[in-house]
Amino acid sequence: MRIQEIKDPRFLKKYNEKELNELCTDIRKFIINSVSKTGGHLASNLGVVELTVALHYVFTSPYDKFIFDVGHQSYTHKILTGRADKFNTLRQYGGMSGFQKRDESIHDPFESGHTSTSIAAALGFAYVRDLNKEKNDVIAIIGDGSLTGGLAFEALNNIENLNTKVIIVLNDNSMSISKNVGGLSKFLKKIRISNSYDLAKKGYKGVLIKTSIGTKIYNLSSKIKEKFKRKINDNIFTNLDIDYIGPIDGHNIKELIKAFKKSKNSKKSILIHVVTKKGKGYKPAEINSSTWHGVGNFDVESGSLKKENLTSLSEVVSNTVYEFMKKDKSIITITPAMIKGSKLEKIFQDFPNRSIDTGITESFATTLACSIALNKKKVFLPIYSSFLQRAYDNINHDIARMNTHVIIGIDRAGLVGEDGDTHHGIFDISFLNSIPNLVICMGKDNEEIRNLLYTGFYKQENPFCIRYEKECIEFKKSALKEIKVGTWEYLQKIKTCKNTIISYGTDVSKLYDIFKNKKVNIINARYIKPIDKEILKELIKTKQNIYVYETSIRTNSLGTNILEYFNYKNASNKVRLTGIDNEYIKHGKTNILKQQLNLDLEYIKEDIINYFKLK
Ligand SMILES: Cc1ncc(C[n+]2csc(CCOP(=O)(O)OP(=O)(O)O)c2C)c(N)n1
Repeated sequence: MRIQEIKDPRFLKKYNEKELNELCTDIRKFIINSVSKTGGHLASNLGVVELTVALHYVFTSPYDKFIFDVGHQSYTHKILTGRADKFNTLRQYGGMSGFQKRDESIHDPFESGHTSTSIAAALGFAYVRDLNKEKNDVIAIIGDGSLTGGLAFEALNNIENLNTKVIIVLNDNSMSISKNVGGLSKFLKKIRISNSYDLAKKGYKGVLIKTSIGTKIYNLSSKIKEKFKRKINDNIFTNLDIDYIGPIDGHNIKELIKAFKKSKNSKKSILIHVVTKKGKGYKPAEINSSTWHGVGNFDVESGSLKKENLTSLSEVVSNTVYEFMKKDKSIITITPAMIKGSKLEKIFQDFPNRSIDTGITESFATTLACSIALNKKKVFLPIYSSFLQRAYDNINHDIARMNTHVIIGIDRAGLVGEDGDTHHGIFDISFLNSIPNLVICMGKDNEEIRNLLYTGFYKQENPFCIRYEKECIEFKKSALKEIKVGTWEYLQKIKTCKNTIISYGTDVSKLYDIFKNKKVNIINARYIKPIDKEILKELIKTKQNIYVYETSIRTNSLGTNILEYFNYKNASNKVRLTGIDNEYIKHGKTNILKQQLNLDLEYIKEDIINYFKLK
């Protein structure tokens, strides 16, 4: 059967083992070729091909509910549920999402993009199923990385409490994006090792029992194994009243089907521990699954990825913190599982005693950062804007309230493109703006980002949030100087001019390039909070018309901070705000999204010209 002809997963129930394996080979080829053209999550998807085929063989979607944690590994599920023909539009504007989406298919009962929600979601479906006296199964498919998130632990704890049955498929490839961390990860490793020992021992048995000394050795090792097995069966899951099967070879269809059938017949909640290889079937991704976790387009033959000549802003920030850490032993860097994305490799390599990967734990990492800072350390805590949503209370209740010296790097601030609504960093200003003690800033270029970091680390002691977009620039080491907290700067100031543009981040540099030498003032509001009241007083006094350009949610933005101040001062300035209405923005290339939102600079240029009547 051609992959594109698949309309419904039920066809594979008639397949024998050989046909199922052939189907897996075809699906792998299809995923590699498609992702090479569109970009997407590769390594995670290649690891779960057999697992997903076996699930659809044993269970019946949409009657049974398949909930993929994060959803970044749901490509085989998408193919089997009739979406192969949409893969040429993967992650593109108007095209198929990279995650499960309810409006895409009846086979996607729940949506995510952030980790660790699948077991909680499965519990909700199972609870209502029981109330309605229905019989379908609910299956959460969760990776060992996502299981490190507190939300997943809370859900495990509630399985007994809700007294319902869910099936959890633990996809253990020992990787998050980078190597997985923590006690749970160590425990899973022990189980994996015991299993390989088990297999190896089967081979040795025949040799050993041929002699009496061999038989003694065999019996002794057998006892050790039994003891270990008992320990495994008395594990974190079984102690939470969840049955455990495993570890299962995640690339062996026959074994998978057997285990899934067992879980289907079980009356109790059950976790099936499946061991897979991330990147399976594509050598470059098997060798370096971290790099191939999420990729742009690539050449299948050579496995070469497109190289960027410029430096990402994440790297500008991490390079600068690296310089500080080299001289200053009081700095600790903490990341919730994003060493790679936040470009922290060098910091982790050279300062292993002062860098911590806490797993996917934004909320834990934030409180940990707070308490470390209370002990006379400076903490650098880079977190993607959208994932920071998980840490709102810890920022408010811990870091800000106790006013600790944590420098929060808000990475991927603004629209991020192809990952879509779950990943756009458009809410952070809005939700941080109301928190006392917090400074929120954004640099216009390499030099200013470095100076803001310098200020955050060395010229103040409050919680300091520095935002940076998913952009690339040229990195240069520059001399460091303080930028006084709450001060803005004029990039262009024209005498007697009554029109002023205000913006921040790399956007303000772009606006400067457009309006350089035109009759308009340009202000770089590098501190979004606190605002520069001296400059604002001057704008009131000179009755400036004001245009504020922002690409985040407009509610509780820099623009509304300015309006609030003007209102307080009874100012009558004409002010136009831009920004995003209170809505979720879908996936697609950032430039296309900005065009759709009337936030692209071509449109903004015309809008500013008309607003200020510059023609
Ligand atoms: C709350 C949150 N933090 C961070 C991420 C970024 N992220 C996406 S997938 C992933 C790793 C997931 O590892 P695992 O669950 O083991 O799945 P695998 O990719 O290894 O199959 C991370 C950290 C996220 N999506 N959500």
